[in-house]
Amino acid sequence: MKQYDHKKIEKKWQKFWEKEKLWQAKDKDKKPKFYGLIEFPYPSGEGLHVGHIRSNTAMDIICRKRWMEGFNVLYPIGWDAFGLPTENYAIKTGIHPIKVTKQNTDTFRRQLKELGFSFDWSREINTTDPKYYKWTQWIFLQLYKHGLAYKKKMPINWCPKDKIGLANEEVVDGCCERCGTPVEKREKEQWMLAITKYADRLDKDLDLVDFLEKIKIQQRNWIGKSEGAEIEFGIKNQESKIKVFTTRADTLFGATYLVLAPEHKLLMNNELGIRNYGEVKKYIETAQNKTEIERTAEGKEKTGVKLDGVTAINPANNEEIPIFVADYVLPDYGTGAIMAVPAHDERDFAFAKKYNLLIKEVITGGNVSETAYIGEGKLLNSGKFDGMESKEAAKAITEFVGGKITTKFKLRDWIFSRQHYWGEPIPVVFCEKCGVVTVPEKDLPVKLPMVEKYQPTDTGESPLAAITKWVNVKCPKCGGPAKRETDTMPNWAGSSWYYLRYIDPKNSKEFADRKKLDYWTPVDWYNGGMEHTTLHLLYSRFWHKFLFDLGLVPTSEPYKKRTSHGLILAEGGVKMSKSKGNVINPDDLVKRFGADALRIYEMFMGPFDQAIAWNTDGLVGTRRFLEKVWRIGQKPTTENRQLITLLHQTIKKVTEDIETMRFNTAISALMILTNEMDKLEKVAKEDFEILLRLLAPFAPHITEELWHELGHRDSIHLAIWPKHDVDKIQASSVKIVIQVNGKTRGTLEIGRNLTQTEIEKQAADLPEIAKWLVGKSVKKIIFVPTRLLNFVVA
Ligand code: ANZ
Ligand code: ZN
Repeated sequence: MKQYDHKKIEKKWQKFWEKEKLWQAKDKDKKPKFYGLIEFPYPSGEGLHVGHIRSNTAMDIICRKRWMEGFNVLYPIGWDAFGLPTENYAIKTGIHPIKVTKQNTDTFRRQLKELGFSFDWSREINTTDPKYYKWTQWIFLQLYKHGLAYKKKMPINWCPKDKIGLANEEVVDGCCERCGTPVEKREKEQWMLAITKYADRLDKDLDLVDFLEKIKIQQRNWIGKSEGAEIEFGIKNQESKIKVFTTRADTLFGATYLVLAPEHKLLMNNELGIRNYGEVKKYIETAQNKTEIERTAEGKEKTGVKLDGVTAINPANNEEIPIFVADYVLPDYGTGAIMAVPAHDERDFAFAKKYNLLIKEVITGGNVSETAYIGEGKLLNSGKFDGMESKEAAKAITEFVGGKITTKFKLRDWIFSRQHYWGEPIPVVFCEKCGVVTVPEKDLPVKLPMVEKYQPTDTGESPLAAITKWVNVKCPKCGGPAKRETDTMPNWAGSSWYYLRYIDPKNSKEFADRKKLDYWTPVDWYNGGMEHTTLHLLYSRFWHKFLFDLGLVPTSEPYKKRTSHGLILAEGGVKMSKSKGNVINPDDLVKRFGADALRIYEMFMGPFDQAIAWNTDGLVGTRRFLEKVWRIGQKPTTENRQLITLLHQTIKKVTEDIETMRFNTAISALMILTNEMDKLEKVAKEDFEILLRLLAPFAPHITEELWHELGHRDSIHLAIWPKHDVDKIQASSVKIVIQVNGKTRGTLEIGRNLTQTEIEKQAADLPEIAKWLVGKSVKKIIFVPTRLLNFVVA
């Protein structure tokens, strides 16, 4: 018997597919299109992670099934290669990031090819390729021209020991990731993208797409749309007013004090004449060094300082109420000031308890002497609004005090500057005469210059600032002396539009040809990690909507459907990490068990959307399964089809499970069918071919080999996906219990569609039944279809 030599088989078919260009998507085709996408990997030095394989295999199965269903499929791959790990590695070793990236992408490419993914390699892209980032820069220029990119002083993370600016990702628990020193905030001019202008549409248009519900919830929470009112409070004996944002205007009569964020502009120069301004100022300074989480976390002890000599007036009842500064109010949400309603807000309640402030119940339903009642209800202690329901009262009270109904968003504008080397240069120069001048489109890309050192500078500027030859340029407008922007773009830039570039990766005139975009967009199915369902997904939806508004892409949303996979954890359920030494190297597994076994293992290890711990022993089982399939392939064939019912049940199950990403149960079904075939001495060729076609997307190499052994010339991956026949799913024959006078005397296996008369006849002919009927007359026959036949005789 021929051995299952996975090494030989896998190499052979990978070569064949490449030679036949089997996975090249056609830009024009009569077939329906299917665009399947996975998040393109960051080519790190560690090589491919088993987590990549989980996501890639899942989409590979879906895409291969689509090919078999007759679609023109696009399943592309590329490299999201700008970013810090590469830069840090370059700093440590002195090897240029370009070289590091090349090494790493070579490794990743080899590994992905060895796993037999059906990627269209002819469309491979790399975000660090100037031909690619030319268009990233071009999109930035369009954003700038449309007022969506602007400069603003923003605090950056500063490590005082390393003297460098850190990206948020490099700050771990408030400390520098490299040296552990607590990070300070430093004000710096930064490029910002006005994503908040799209906040409402980014929220609303989630209704148009088929994303997993939990992903929609994450997006909505991140955008943080909140409907409420702005209400002004007067200050006793002063002109100034304090505007608050509240989602509960119905509780206005219960507002017993106001709170300003420490950064509130009314506190800057003591224009209110606060008597204890020294104390207030000190409080402001300490607050500024706390992180947002430290300031707002529930259960954290609330702190604050009362402003002496200043009193606000509640516009609902004209009562005089105190004003505090406290850091649980954030400067950049709402108006940076709140009306505090301790009876109905938990944080206000805790604060009021601590500082002994009035707690006034205005909504019925709770017991506010013990805890805040945050629900809605009927009003009380609210003058003429007593008895009204919350919803209605919120409107009426807002109107009564001349407030304004408004919508606020938690989403902030996107900080788009990084003071790092390994990113896309921002294509802008600063001219002494003309100010900010964009680099003319014909001069794109602004290429990253070669440098010797990649460390950010002492001043927190990008290392590019030190390359005077690159920095000093002529102003494109007036020809006078000018300096280049030395900040680079964040890692999120290149990934915000990469799925568009796959559609036309070599175009040098446009980011992609419009006709091709019309054909391929939107992406039909996008799978990726849960960790990217906030930022990356939101950023790319934002860029896409912007391009849509410019008329450059045909759809308002980039992705029709978005799903997510669960993380793969190390054995024992802990995170896989280099430092713990528990990272699984796929190369060893491919060598030992084969790519097919590894793919199946990763799809079989547990429900796709759930985190699951690695267990290399499991691979032994999946390998055994494939050995069994192999063995069946070596058996003699027969014309006699014996497994019709199970076969059609399996077709149905596998077909449906792939669509719902229940890969593990699809594989179980295939295993059951395989076991049944394994028991038979001879298997019908037709039946085995169906098993192979169902298994092909999961284990593309072994199935291709066995398919060809059956005499086929064309790839199994272009064979037609099997369809189940509903009629054949029910078992074709049934066993009927035959009784005489209620006593079981025998059984009869019959065709499901036999009539009662025929069954009666066959049953009466059975020797073990006939002997009870001899000489008796049948008085009655009780028949329960598919179950029982009872002769009542006398
Ligand atoms: C009075 C009130 C009474 C509130 C009550 C809530 C319950 P969301 O839904 O998240 O938008 N708030 C407003 N601006 C704030 C800021 N800059 N920092 C911290 N808190 C702020 O929450 C809106 C509510 O959060 C607002 O409604 C306000 O407190 C508070 F029984 O106003 B509320
Ligand atoms: Zn100029």
